[in-house]
Formats: sequence, structure tokens, C-alpha cells
Amino acid sequence: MRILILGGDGYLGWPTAMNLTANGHEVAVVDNYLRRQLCREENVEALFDVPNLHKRAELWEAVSGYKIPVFIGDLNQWDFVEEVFKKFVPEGIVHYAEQPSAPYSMLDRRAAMLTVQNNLSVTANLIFAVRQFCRNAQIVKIGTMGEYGTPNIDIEEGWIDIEHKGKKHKFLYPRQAGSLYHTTKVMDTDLLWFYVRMWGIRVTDLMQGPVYGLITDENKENEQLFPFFNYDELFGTVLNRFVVQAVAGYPLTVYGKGGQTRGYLNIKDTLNCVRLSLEKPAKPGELRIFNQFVETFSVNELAERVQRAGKQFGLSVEIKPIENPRKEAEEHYYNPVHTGLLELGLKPHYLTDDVLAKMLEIVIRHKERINKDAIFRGVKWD
Ligand code: USQ
Repeated sequence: MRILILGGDGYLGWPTAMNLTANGHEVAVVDNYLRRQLCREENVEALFDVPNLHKRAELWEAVSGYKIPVFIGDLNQWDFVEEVFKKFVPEGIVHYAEQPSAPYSMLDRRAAMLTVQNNLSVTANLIFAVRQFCRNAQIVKIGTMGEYGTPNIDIEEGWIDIEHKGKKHKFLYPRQAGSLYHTTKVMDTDLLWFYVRMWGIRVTDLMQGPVYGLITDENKENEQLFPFFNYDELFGTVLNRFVVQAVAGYPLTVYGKGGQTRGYLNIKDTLNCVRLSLEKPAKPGELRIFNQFVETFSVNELAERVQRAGKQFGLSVEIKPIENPRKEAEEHYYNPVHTGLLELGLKPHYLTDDVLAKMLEIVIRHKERINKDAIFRGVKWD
């Protein structure tokens, strides 16, 4: 399948590109280096130096033989979108090209506007490009479990049947996001659903939980091919952060009571979920939604696991709950359905002590690169 990855430079974009080529697909990547630029502006570099996309594509070709064409440009600009879609007419598009951080979206007005404008306009441009250049292509869109928030009822997989005054109808499951970033993902879902109804486009919307890890079957611990590994408050997800904090001797930053529960997945599972969604596509006129995670943990449970795994390396890891800079429920019910991707064939990689040990081992090798000042900044939600 000819697959275009929007946001091919990101934490998930580049590993997805390698994984899809290794599984027989023809892949091109697009990016405008927005994440690199924001990290530089905010002085929060990833733990490893990540070569630019052209360089990564050369490195990957040298080790695997697979070529990945690279398009550098801004998908907010229609001229650029047209150029890319005319040159590489895709059968499938993976859409990661969004400002991906909740704390960044809550930083200030400028960051908020950038998040809203970028995320919505890239999604809209993509929809129009599909209509104009590849009408039958399928879109695989990365949404987030955070679209649902933490309601006091079970979270269904995207949809819910509602009975009202004796009549029934199926609706999108209610969304109530907990940050502006998450809210843009809700709006994306609405945009996609609207055009699925109007134009019959085919979409899979993946409601993903926080991802952790950096090793994939393709990078095989070749550090030049590693994804961005951010551990700062803005762009690092919680488990990656805790692993780096453990190595740095920085007390684990559990926010508030630490009962916040989310659905987690290893980066390897993200790649498999995206590939399975492409290989077993949605039908024309279908918005298919999967909840993309494999197991749930509270923040306290994650901290305890990292503390335990750290002992194997002689690290004495302190857990230090701090005032929560976010506005979120710290104790809540959480029971989301997540059977759809398993039914498509996903074989989960669970969070074991061995997985944590491997992450710790790699981070320990790069301990001198950790900038402790980047770990906590306290971006407040209110
Ligand atoms: N948390 C801490 N301490 C920290 C960092 C986070 O207690 O040092 C807590 C947060 O308050 C939150 C939970 O851990 O309750 C997860 O936080 P996170 O930063 O790992 O995840 P989040 O900001 O929600 O965003 C991440 C990705 C985003 C994705 C989302 C999935 O950055 O792109 O959409 O995970 S979900 O969380 O299910 O909405």
C-alpha cells in the first residue's frame, strides 16, 4: 500500500515509517519540524540528538534497503499539500501532524492559538486533499483517549447507543476533554465525522492513551534511528519522564493524589495498531473508532513500578507527590472498552520489569545528557 505519513518526524511518525516499510508498504513522510522548533523555543531538547528526516531516511536505507521519500513543508499551506498529494498519490494516510502536548497547549495564548490553528487546519486540509486527489484513500488519524475525559460510566469504543423517550439512536460517545490540546482532538473527530457523512470518506480514529518506550523492531537499539525521547514536562509522557527522573536522582513527580488512571501502550503497539488499521481498513462512509491502549495504570502504580525496577540498577528512587499543576480528577472511575484492535489482531506488549529495565539501561548510558532544569516547570491549567 502507498502510505503517506503526516508528521513523519515525530515521536511516533518516524518509527511508524520504518515499521510500515519493513512490512512491505511504500511510504513517504511529511513534516515541517514544528516539534523540533517548539522544543528549541522552550529549551526542552530530547535525550538523544535526532538526525533530520533526510538523514534518518538515508540511515534507514543503508540498514534496510527501503527508501522513504521526504517532503519538508507546512501542511497548513494548501499549495504544499497539493504538491505532496500530486507527487505521491497515497492509498492510506496516517495523520500525526499535530501539536501533541497538553501542557504546551495550556502555556499561553500564543501556544493555545498555534495548537488550535495547526491541528484543525491540517486535519481540514487533509480531508480536502483526499477528496481532490485520492478519493478512495483511507485516513488513519491519531486521536486520544483524553477526548473522553474521565466520566463516571464505562467508556465505549467511540460510539454509544442512547435511548430517549422510547426511541434509540447511535451517537459519538460524549467527549469532555481535559486540556485545549485534547479539545482540538475532539474537534478533529467532529470534522472527520462530518465529512464521512457528507462525502463518504473512510476514516479510522485511534483514541490513543499515553505511549512509552523507544525501542522498536526496526531501530534495534540503533540510537541514530531512535525516536525523540522527551522527558520534559511539555513534551514527555509520564512514564518516559519517570524513567529519566529515576536515573537523574530526581524524585518522581506524581501530580496530586496520583490516582489519575489512563490506558497505556508500548510504542511497539502503536506501530502495530496503526499498521493493522491500514491493512484492515474502514469502509467508504465509515468513521471507525478504536480505543488504543493495552492496560491501565494510575500514576501511583507507574511510580511504584519505576521505583521497583530502579532497585535492580542500585537506584534509590524517591516518589514525591507534588501539587498538581493540571485540573483533572485525581481519583476517579475508569473502565474503557478496548477490544477492537485486539479483534483486528493486535498482540500487546505489556509493561514488565524487563521492559522498564531496558529503558532504564539506555537512559543510564546517557545520564550526562539529562537537563534536570527541564523536568518540571509547573504549567498551570487555571
Ligand atoms: N502526570 C504526573 N506527573 C508527571 C506527568 C504527568 O502525575 O510528571 C500525570 C498527568 O497529570 C496525567 C497523566 O500523568 O494525569 C498522564 O499524563 P501525560 O503527560 O503522560 O499524558 P497527557 O498529557 O494526557 O498526554 C499524552 C500525550 C498526548 C496523548 C495523551 C493520551 O502527550 O499526545 O493524546 O497522552 S491520554 O492521556 O489518554 O489523553
